[in-house]
Amino acid sequence: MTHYPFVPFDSQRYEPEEMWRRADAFHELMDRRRSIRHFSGEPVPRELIETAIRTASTAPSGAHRQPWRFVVIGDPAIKHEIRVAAEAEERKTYEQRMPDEWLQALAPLGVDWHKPFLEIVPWIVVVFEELYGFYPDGRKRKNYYVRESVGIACGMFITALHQMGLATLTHTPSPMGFLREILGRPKNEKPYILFPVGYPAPEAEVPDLERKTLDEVAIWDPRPER
Ligand code: IYR
Repeated sequence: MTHYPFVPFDSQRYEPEEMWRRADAFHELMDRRRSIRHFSGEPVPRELIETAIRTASTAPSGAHRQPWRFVVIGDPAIKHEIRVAAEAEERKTYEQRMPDEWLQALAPLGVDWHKPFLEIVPWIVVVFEELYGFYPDGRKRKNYYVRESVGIACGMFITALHQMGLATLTHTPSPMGFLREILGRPKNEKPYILFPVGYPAPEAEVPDLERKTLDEVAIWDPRPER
Protein backbone atom coordinates (compact mmCIF):
# COMPACT_ATOMS: atom_id res chain seq x y z
CA MET A 1 0.00 0.00 0.00
CA THR A 2 1.43 3.38 -0.93
CA HIS A 3 0.72 6.37 1.29
CA TYR A 4 -0.62 9.71 0.20
CA PRO A 5 2.19 12.26 0.30
CA PHE A 6 1.70 14.41 3.43
CA VAL A 7 1.70 18.20 2.99
CA PRO A 8 1.43 21.06 5.52
CA PHE A 9 -2.14 21.72 6.64
CA ASP A 10 -3.45 25.02 5.29
CA SER A 11 -4.99 26.07 8.61
CA GLN A 12 -6.96 29.21 9.30
CA ARG A 13 -6.64 30.90 12.69
CA TYR A 14 -8.73 33.93 13.72
CA GLU A 15 -8.42 36.45 16.54
CA PRO A 16 -10.86 35.65 19.38
CA GLU A 17 -13.17 38.57 18.48
CA GLU A 18 -13.31 37.38 14.92
CA MET A 19 -14.06 33.82 16.09
CA TRP A 20 -17.08 35.03 18.10
CA ARG A 21 -18.28 37.11 15.21
CA ARG A 22 -18.02 34.26 12.73
CA ALA A 23 -19.57 31.75 15.13
CA ASP A 24 -22.59 33.97 15.82
CA ALA A 25 -23.05 35.00 12.22
CA PHE A 26 -23.01 31.38 11.04
CA HIS A 27 -25.40 30.27 13.75
CA GLU A 28 -27.81 33.08 12.85
CA LEU A 29 -27.60 32.12 9.20
CA MET A 30 -28.26 28.44 9.89
CA ASP A 31 -31.02 29.14 12.38
CA ARG A 32 -32.99 30.70 9.53
CA ARG A 33 -32.81 27.50 7.45
CA ARG A 34 -36.12 25.70 7.09
CA SER A 35 -37.38 22.75 5.11
CA ILE A 36 -39.65 24.17 2.43
CA ARG A 37 -42.48 22.40 0.62
CA HIS A 38 -43.63 25.29 -1.59
CA PHE A 39 -41.15 26.16 -4.28
CA SER A 40 -41.03 28.68 -7.09
CA GLY A 41 -40.47 27.39 -10.62
CA GLU A 42 -37.92 30.15 -11.21
CA PRO A 43 -34.80 28.74 -12.90
CA VAL A 44 -31.61 28.29 -10.89
CA PRO A 45 -28.28 28.31 -12.74
CA ARG A 46 -26.74 24.86 -12.98
CA GLU A 47 -23.40 26.27 -11.76
CA LEU A 48 -24.90 26.99 -8.33
CA ILE A 49 -25.95 23.35 -7.95
CA GLU A 50 -22.48 22.29 -9.14
CA THR A 51 -20.88 24.43 -6.45
CA ALA A 52 -23.18 23.05 -3.75
CA ILE A 53 -22.22 19.53 -4.81
CA ARG A 54 -18.53 20.46 -4.77
CA THR A 55 -19.01 21.76 -1.23
CA ALA A 56 -20.89 18.62 -0.14
CA SER A 57 -18.13 16.53 -1.63
CA THR A 58 -15.60 18.08 0.77
CA ALA A 59 -17.25 16.01 3.53
CA PRO A 60 -15.14 13.56 5.50
CA SER A 61 -15.74 9.92 4.56
CA GLY A 62 -14.71 6.45 5.68
CA ALA A 63 -11.24 5.70 4.25
CA HIS A 64 -11.76 8.77 2.03
CA ARG A 65 -13.90 6.72 -0.35
CA GLN A 66 -16.36 9.60 -0.89
CA PRO A 67 -19.16 7.07 -1.35
CA TRP A 68 -21.76 9.57 -2.56
CA ARG A 69 -23.26 10.26 -5.99
CA PHE A 70 -25.35 13.35 -6.60
CA VAL A 71 -27.70 12.63 -9.51
CA VAL A 72 -29.17 15.89 -10.79
CA ILE A 73 -32.42 16.08 -12.72
CA GLY A 74 -33.45 19.18 -14.68
CA ASP A 75 -35.43 17.44 -17.44
CA PRO A 76 -39.19 18.02 -16.94
CA ALA A 77 -40.04 14.57 -18.34
CA ILE A 78 -37.85 12.82 -15.76
CA LYS A 79 -39.17 15.04 -12.98
CA HIS A 80 -42.69 14.04 -14.01
CA GLU A 81 -41.74 10.36 -13.94
CA ILE A 82 -40.23 10.78 -10.46
CA ARG A 83 -43.31 12.60 -9.19
CA VAL A 84 -45.69 9.93 -10.45
CA ALA A 85 -43.61 7.08 -8.96
CA ALA A 86 -42.93 8.92 -5.68
CA GLU A 87 -46.61 9.78 -5.18
CA ALA A 88 -47.64 6.18 -5.89
CA GLU A 89 -45.27 4.90 -3.17
CA GLU A 90 -46.06 7.71 -0.78
CA ARG A 91 -49.79 7.21 -1.19
CA LYS A 92 -49.40 3.56 -0.20
CA THR A 93 -47.14 4.58 2.66
CA TYR A 94 -49.53 7.16 4.08
CA GLU A 95 -52.67 5.11 3.47
CA GLN A 96 -51.45 1.60 4.28
CA ARG A 97 -47.91 1.33 5.62
CA MET A 98 -47.65 4.02 8.29
CA PRO A 99 -48.83 2.96 11.72
CA ASP A 100 -51.09 5.38 13.60
CA GLU A 101 -48.30 6.60 15.82
CA TRP A 102 -46.31 7.74 12.78
CA LEU A 103 -49.31 9.45 11.18
CA GLN A 104 -49.94 11.27 14.45
CA ALA A 105 -46.30 12.38 14.59
CA LEU A 106 -46.61 13.88 11.10
CA ALA A 107 -50.08 15.43 11.55
CA PRO A 108 -48.81 18.75 13.03
CA LEU A 109 -46.57 19.23 9.98
CA GLY A 110 -49.41 19.00 7.47
CA VAL A 111 -47.56 16.65 5.09
CA ASP A 112 -49.30 14.11 2.90
CA TRP A 113 -48.61 11.98 -0.19
CA HIS A 114 -49.03 14.80 -2.71
CA LYS A 115 -45.61 15.92 -3.97
CA PRO A 116 -46.29 18.62 -6.62
CA PHE A 117 -42.95 20.27 -5.80
CA LEU A 118 -41.21 17.42 -7.64
CA GLU A 119 -42.41 18.97 -10.91
CA ILE A 120 -42.21 22.61 -9.88
CA VAL A 121 -38.58 22.83 -8.78
CA PRO A 122 -35.90 23.63 -11.34
CA TRP A 123 -33.70 20.81 -9.99
CA ILE A 124 -34.11 17.51 -8.20
CA VAL A 125 -30.94 16.11 -6.67
CA VAL A 126 -31.07 12.43 -5.72
CA VAL A 127 -28.19 11.34 -3.53
CA PHE A 128 -27.09 7.72 -3.83
CA GLU A 129 -24.83 5.85 -1.43
CA GLU A 130 -22.12 3.86 -3.18
CA LEU A 131 -22.34 0.62 -1.21
CA TYR A 132 -19.10 -0.69 -2.71
CA GLY A 133 -16.69 0.16 -5.52
CA PHE A 134 -14.54 -2.02 -7.76
CA TYR A 135 -10.86 -2.87 -8.05
CA PRO A 136 -9.33 -2.52 -11.53
CA ASP A 137 -9.68 -6.31 -11.96
CA GLY A 138 -13.43 -6.08 -11.30
CA ARG A 139 -13.48 -7.44 -7.73
CA LYS A 140 -15.76 -5.61 -5.28
CA ARG A 141 -13.97 -3.01 -3.18
CA LYS A 142 -15.56 -2.40 0.21
CA ASN A 143 -16.56 1.09 1.31
CA TYR A 144 -16.69 2.08 4.97
CA TYR A 145 -19.15 4.05 7.09
CA VAL A 146 -21.16 4.71 3.97
CA ARG A 147 -24.38 5.91 5.69
CA GLU A 148 -22.48 8.19 8.04
CA SER A 149 -20.35 9.63 5.22
CA VAL A 150 -23.29 10.26 2.90
CA GLY A 151 -25.32 11.76 5.75
CA ILE A 152 -22.55 14.23 6.53
CA ALA A 153 -22.21 15.15 2.83
CA CYS A 154 -25.97 15.72 2.64
CA GLY A 155 -25.84 18.03 5.66
CA MET A 156 -23.12 20.02 3.97
CA PHE A 157 -25.15 20.13 0.74
CA ILE A 158 -28.16 21.55 2.60
CA THR A 159 -25.89 24.09 4.29
CA ALA A 160 -24.32 25.14 0.98
CA LEU A 161 -27.73 25.64 -0.63
CA HIS A 162 -28.98 27.68 2.31
CA GLN A 163 -25.86 29.80 2.31
CA MET A 164 -26.50 30.78 -1.34
CA GLY A 165 -30.17 31.56 -0.66
CA LEU A 166 -31.69 28.41 -2.13
CA ALA A 167 -34.17 26.17 -0.38
CA THR A 168 -34.58 22.44 -0.18
CA LEU A 169 -36.39 19.64 1.60
CA THR A 170 -35.09 16.28 2.76
CA HIS A 171 -37.55 14.03 0.98
CA THR A 172 -37.46 10.27 1.41
CA PRO A 173 -40.16 8.72 -0.76
CA SER A 174 -40.32 5.26 0.67
CA PRO A 175 -39.34 2.71 -0.55
CA MET A 176 -36.92 4.54 -2.85
CA GLY A 177 -35.87 1.68 -5.15
CA PHE A 178 -37.78 3.23 -8.08
CA LEU A 179 -35.20 6.02 -8.25
CA ARG A 180 -32.43 3.59 -9.19
CA GLU A 181 -34.56 2.30 -12.04
CA ILE A 182 -35.79 5.65 -13.36
CA LEU A 183 -32.28 7.10 -13.19
CA GLY A 184 -30.54 3.97 -14.47
CA ARG A 185 -28.01 3.74 -11.64
CA PRO A 186 -25.94 0.59 -11.11
CA LYS A 187 -26.58 -2.08 -8.45
CA ASN A 188 -23.81 -0.85 -6.16
CA GLU A 189 -25.65 2.44 -5.69
CA LYS A 190 -28.64 2.79 -3.39
CA PRO A 191 -30.93 5.84 -3.21
CA TYR A 192 -30.36 7.65 0.08
CA ILE A 193 -32.35 10.87 -0.07
CA LEU A 194 -33.99 13.22 -2.56
CA PHE A 195 -33.59 16.99 -2.52
CA PRO A 196 -35.95 19.25 -4.49
CA VAL A 197 -33.93 22.44 -4.96
CA GLY A 198 -35.09 25.92 -5.89
CA TYR A 199 -36.21 29.28 -4.58
CA PRO A 200 -38.97 29.16 -2.03
CA ALA A 201 -42.34 30.29 -3.44
CA PRO A 202 -43.00 33.89 -2.36
CA GLU A 203 -46.11 32.69 -0.50
CA ALA A 204 -44.29 29.74 1.15
CA GLU A 205 -45.21 29.14 4.78
CA VAL A 206 -43.49 26.92 7.33
CA PRO A 207 -44.78 25.50 10.60
CA ASP A 208 -43.85 27.70 13.54
CA LEU A 209 -41.51 25.15 15.11
CA GLU A 210 -39.21 25.67 18.05
CA ARG A 211 -35.78 24.15 18.21
CA LYS A 212 -34.59 22.32 21.29
CA THR A 213 -32.53 24.50 23.61
CA LEU A 214 -28.82 24.03 24.05
CA ASP A 215 -29.47 22.46 27.47
CA GLU A 216 -31.74 19.89 25.89
CA VAL A 217 -29.24 18.81 23.26
CA ALA A 218 -25.84 19.29 24.91
CA ILE A 219 -24.49 17.46 27.95
CA TRP A 220 -21.16 18.59 29.37
CA ASP A 221 -18.77 16.47 31.45
CA PRO A 222 -21.32 13.94 32.67
CA ARG A 223 -20.23 12.00 35.77
CA PRO A 224 -22.65 9.12 36.24
CA GLU A 225 -22.54 7.36 39.62
CA ARG A 226 -20.62 4.12 39.14
N1 IYR B 1 -41.35 10.22 3.46
C1 IYR B 1 -42.65 10.83 3.59
C2 IYR B 1 -43.14 10.89 4.98
C3 IYR B 1 -42.48 11.77 5.96
C4 IYR B 1 -41.86 11.20 7.03
C5 IYR B 1 -41.27 11.96 7.99
I1 IYR B 1 -40.47 11.10 9.61
C6 IYR B 1 -41.27 13.38 7.87
O1 IYR B 1 -40.68 14.15 8.83
C7 IYR B 1 -41.91 13.94 6.79
C8 IYR B 1 -42.50 13.13 5.83
C9 IYR B 1 -42.67 12.20 2.91
O2 IYR B 1 -41.62 12.66 2.47
O3 IYR B 1 -43.75 12.78 2.84
